[in-house]
Amino acid sequence: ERLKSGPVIPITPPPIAPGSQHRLWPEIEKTVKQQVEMAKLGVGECGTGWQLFAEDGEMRMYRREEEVDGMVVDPLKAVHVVKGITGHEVCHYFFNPQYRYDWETTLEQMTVLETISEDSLLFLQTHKRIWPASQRDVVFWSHMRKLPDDQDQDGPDIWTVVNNSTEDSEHPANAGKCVRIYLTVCLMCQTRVDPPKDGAPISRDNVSCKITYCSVVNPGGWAPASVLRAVYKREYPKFLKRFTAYVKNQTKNKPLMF
Ligand code: 16C
Repeated sequence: ERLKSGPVIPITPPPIAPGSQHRLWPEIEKTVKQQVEMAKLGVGECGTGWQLFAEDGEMRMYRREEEVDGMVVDPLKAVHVVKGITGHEVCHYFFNPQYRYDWETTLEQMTVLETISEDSLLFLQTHKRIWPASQRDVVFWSHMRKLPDDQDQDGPDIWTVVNNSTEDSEHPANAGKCVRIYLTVCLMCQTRVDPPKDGAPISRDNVSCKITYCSVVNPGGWAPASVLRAVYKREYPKFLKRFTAYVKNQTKNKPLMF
């Protein structure tokens, strides 16, 4: 029984301020728009230099070889089509921190530093060390959003998650054993629905998701180019296959989420 003189502890948490009032909001708005426009461009339209480096079923992965100050920063663009899941579902499992340890195999530790808004979080992550380089960490905001499809007004919405590096005064770069990496990642998902001819309700057999995943990672400090390229050639296909299989498995007995 509560002491009569004790404090009254509110059971409802304080409301989260709307994202639009946050210091990061202008950058989030600008970056999300830019990244989605870039993601919509096919590999043929984004300029030359995209090389296919991995292919498996419907999945294709392209990279452009780029270096900044001798460091490999190769941009990546991957496309995949996965049956039985929606764009909202893919983004839900990519964005929400409670699932991340299930699918993110390079992760060592993840901390949510701040809830910016319901659909925007600030993360600190440390990743597994790749010998002989130093271990890496990263601070980034992550934002999930639904966008109307301007190509098809009646079609399902596009869902996206954009992750972008930022600073956090309480977690300065390169202060401990980790070297800070800098990333910009855009996951963009378009749902396709092929309704049953007989007017039956739409089931998982009638939907598929076109996924576009674009990423640029600056390793932030020395790492041998050959090791780095070998690591991402192995890790990106592993990530996209494992993550999409995870979403299929998580959703198979759940109602569709559009
Ligand atoms: O987008 C993905 N994940 C999101 C949620 O975690 C988020 C984070 C991305 C971090 C990507 C960088 C991780 C690099 C860590 C080092 C790799 C360790 C490998 C350990 C092997 C034992 O956006 C999915 C991300 C999929 C990650 C693919 C790996 C990309 C490697 C890029 C090169 C990094 C430079 C490392 C320098 C030593």
